[in-house]
Amino acid sequence: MKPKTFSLIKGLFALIFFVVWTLHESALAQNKTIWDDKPARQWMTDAYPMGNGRLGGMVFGGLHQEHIQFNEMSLWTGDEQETGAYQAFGDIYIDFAGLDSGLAVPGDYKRVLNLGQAIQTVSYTLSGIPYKREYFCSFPDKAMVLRYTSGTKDAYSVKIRLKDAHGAVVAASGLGLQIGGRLENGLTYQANLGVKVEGGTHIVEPDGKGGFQLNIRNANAFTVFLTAGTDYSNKRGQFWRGAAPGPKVKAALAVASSKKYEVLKAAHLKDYQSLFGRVSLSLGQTASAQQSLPTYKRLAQYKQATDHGLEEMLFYYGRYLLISSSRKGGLPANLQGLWNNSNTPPWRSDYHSNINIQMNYWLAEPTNLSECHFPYLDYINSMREVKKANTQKEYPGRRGWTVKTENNIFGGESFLWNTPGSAWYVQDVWEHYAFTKDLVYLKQYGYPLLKEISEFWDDHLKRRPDGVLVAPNGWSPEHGPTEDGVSYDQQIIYDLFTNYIAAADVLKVDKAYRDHIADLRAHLLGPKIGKWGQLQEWETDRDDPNDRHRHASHLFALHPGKQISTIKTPELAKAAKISLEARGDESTGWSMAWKVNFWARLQNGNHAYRIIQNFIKPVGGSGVDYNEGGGVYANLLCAHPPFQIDGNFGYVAGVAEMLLQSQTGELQLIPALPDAWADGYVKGLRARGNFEVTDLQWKSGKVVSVTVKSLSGGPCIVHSPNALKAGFAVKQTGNADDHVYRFNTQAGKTYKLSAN
Ligand code: FUC
Repeated sequence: MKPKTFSLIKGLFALIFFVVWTLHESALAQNKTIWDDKPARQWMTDAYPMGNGRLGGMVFGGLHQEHIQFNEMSLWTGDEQETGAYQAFGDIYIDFAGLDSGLAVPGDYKRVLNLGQAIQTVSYTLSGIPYKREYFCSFPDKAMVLRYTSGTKDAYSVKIRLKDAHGAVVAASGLGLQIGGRLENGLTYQANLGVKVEGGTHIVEPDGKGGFQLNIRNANAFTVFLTAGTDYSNKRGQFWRGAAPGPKVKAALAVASSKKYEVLKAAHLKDYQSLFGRVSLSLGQTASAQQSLPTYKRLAQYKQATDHGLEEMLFYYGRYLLISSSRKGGLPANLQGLWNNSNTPPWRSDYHSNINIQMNYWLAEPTNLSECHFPYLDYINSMREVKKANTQKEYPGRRGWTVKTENNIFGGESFLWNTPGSAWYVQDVWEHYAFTKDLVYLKQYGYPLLKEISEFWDDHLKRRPDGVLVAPNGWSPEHGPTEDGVSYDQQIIYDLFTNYIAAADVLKVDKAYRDHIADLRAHLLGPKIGKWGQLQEWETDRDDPNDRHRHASHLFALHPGKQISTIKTPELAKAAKISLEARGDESTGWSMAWKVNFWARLQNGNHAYRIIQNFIKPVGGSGVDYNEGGGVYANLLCAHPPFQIDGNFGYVAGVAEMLLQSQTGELQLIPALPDAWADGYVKGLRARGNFEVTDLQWKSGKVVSVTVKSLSGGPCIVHSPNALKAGFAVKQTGNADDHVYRFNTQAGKTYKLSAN
């Protein structure tokens, strides 16, 4: 071949590669970009959320007026007695002079939430001049940052107003604004807003309502900073109060506004991407026609047009939402994560202990966000003393503690006792160890918790004459009679005891008590199969095959428990499947998310996918539906309805379960892959045993290769009945036997198995 021809061919290949690569990259970017071609009309369905784990906002992106409703995680009414509710904090309004409210939305208007960066932008052109807004909430700088630029000088003359959700008058604070006050429970709060103006002037002036507003004139660009806080502390010994908010909120504002915008942005990106960037996935091709549409249109067309990109987007979104609402040092994500615009929100926007707070954290460890798990783990720890006191009043003489269904941040609780609630809480305590192998955590925090909740059940279980142990007076959330031996209770206690035993074994402590708990576990009333083959919800075989209740609490043992599995207890797994089929495929948002997880554990990928298709259903309005109205809004927040974030999180956990499971002690690769996801990959999921599956690739429904990084060393078992070739080559030690590959690992080393 002549050198010239050769280099031509080489060039052609390079070009083809470049085009394919660019298309691939832009398809991936599309799947991390939620966007709209118009401003948000409604808070619940259209506005896009942002947050740094404490401070969060919902962005409307209006043309003549920007509106950002904001929250701070600890602004709660209530106390140890009264449950109270999570509160709205306030609103920022920015009025753009010269733009009247009747203005048509320009054709190039775009309101974008970039999940890869946790940055929102609003951009549009007016009279040939481009305008751009860029927003984020910075965890390292503890501030909301809003940046306004344009393609011309003197572009902005605006009025900035703050509104306090509890009616406080807006004060002037230096060249900025301030709101603050005291709630009826004595909790004090404060927010400060400042600006940096380029090329114009700004003054603080009376707002005509006895307060103040900011007036910016002829600025080329400007940046707004918002900081907020309360005097909440998670320490009961300090009566749940810490430092006054004023000094820390003002200090954070001073620090943030002294920094260059690019510096703030770089720090934000570095922080956020260190978490978000750990996982990526590809579930298959999406028609390019879908990719170019605004998200709400993709959602509307999802039923008709294959859109795996939207399925990926919802996966990325859930991780974005957890990073934005749950950061170390803060409170856990509540029923609405961090975002709430009402002082009387649905279900108080609280911590529900009978599924909801737990579901919020199912994704944390498997999708490599272990740090974001801490707010929940710390919350559990912070509740110990107050819950012990509350539990004593109801169940005198019992060691340990438990909870009611509805919980606040001060230990206050309401509705019925949910006696296995605390045992369900500490499942996360164990799982954190199971995934990370953090012995220090287990010893200092995990073990004492697992032990004291085990002690509660040691004291509370009822022994029948035949020696069988039942939880007394239980209730299967949220229906049926109150009676002994309810499956929900029995299964959660089984899980608790299993985790306690494992923890005692790992730490080699309390041998006698460990054996005692093992004996109790052996006597627990176990799962039963009823007359229509179902897994019984109650000890009495009374399950109604037409019962479509959203809770499927008697399937806890299948997920998130591990008592039932297709491998170890196939008969019980079959009964669980019959129960699940009877419950139906449509329900509230969170209920469908749970069902994705159930079907994944049953290793039925196609059924899990059918639920996913029901879950990705557009829901409008702000109604409430307890039965079959679930889906997602245009902003992809999950609709119970109303908005409830557990479904967003539960969906991510479900997709992860479909691709990788480890609850049986083995890494099960694509255990529930639907036909629709025949080709794809996932990178960065975590498995129990402190393994990171850095790369898992499959083709035509079969595993092509898997790369596992061992972070703590020790034996690794990979179970892959769906491997492309029977003979996976195990590069290190080990032998291949019936698609189970066992090999020893060293901490820090990576192991690759591939189809020859
Ligand atoms: C439970 C559920 C409801 C709702 C509420 C927050 O009571 O039964 O569906 O999710 O929690």
